[in-house]
Amino acid sequence: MTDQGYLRIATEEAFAPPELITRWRSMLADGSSGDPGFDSLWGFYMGDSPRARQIVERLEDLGERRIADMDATGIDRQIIALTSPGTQIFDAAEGTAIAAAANDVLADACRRHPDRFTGLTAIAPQDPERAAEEIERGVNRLGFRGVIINSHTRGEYLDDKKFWPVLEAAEALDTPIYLHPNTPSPRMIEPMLEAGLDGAVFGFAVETGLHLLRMITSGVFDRFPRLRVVVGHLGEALPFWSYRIDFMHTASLRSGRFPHLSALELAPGEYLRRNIWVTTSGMAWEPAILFTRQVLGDDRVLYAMDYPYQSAPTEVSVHDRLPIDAAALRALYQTNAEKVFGLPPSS
Ligand code: 1DF
Ligand code: MN
Repeated sequence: MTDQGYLRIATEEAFAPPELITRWRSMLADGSSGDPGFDSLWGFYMGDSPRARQIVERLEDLGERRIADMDATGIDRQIIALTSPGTQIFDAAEGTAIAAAANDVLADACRRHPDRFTGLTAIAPQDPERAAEEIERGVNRLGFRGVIINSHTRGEYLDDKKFWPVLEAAEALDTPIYLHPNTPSPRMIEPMLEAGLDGAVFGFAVETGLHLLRMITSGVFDRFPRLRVVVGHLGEALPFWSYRIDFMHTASLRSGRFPHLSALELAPGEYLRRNIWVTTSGMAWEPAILFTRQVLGDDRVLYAMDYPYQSAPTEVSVHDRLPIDAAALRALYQTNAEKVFGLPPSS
């Protein structure tokens, strides 16, 4: 236990094996990604700006540099996942192989630093059956505590029945899916690219919030009622929209405007409070954190930093100084994460 009375567990932290960075570089060079969002985002991070260099260097490190950064910002444990878009721009065979290799690298680092690192399982949803097997390997053999999926997979969303084996495996193994941002899908990105809004500034949240909302309104959580999903950035705006979504969703069903929409067992906002946990990644902002805790409940909001994309002691202080009592602060930083990811509780 550190002196502030709680452990700081950061829950949306990223890494990338050098082999993946090299492969992404070759895709950018030959223009074969088929994804304008990937080209925009990773075109920047593969460049030679100071930010790009220091991000890539830190993504690749799963040892002393990462731990030194954690010590410098007061982070006790990172929950680490393959950075976005991970395997999700490759064909099924290559994506599946890269996921397995990345998982082996991460599992090895977690074994070397069991008191500092916890891993999430990377998968390639492009091959849903193999992805389900990798989830099982992650949980049962590699010691991972959840699954990372970076929003759309080559323009497709998890409510598509083809991906149900993935959701079924996560539910059956009782392991959460971290639905992390990706750049908007090719069908959605064009007006954002024009305006330079396709990345973390806005496009990520539009894409990922839409993805989660599609899962809710298509009935994924009626089919998989015990499926648990974690989303970053305080819920990718959905908590703020929740009242209006519930109101308008009910009205659209009543009017029969969309014949392919079917009734749900609950209102959309009730799934937010039953199946979804959110993290504070990139949102070190008191009013937004307090609002989200009020809407979803104190037990559903978890701390995240988003290392190495965001790594500032001042943002940790914002969380430390929230006007909530000591038990609530400990829940935000430590015990909610221990429960959601099934970590062995610390004292
Ligand atoms: C950025 C932000 C990149 C986040 C990320 O992964 C990421 C960024 C490529 O600022 O470019 O995960 N984020 O979650 O906010
Ligand atoms: Mn992130």
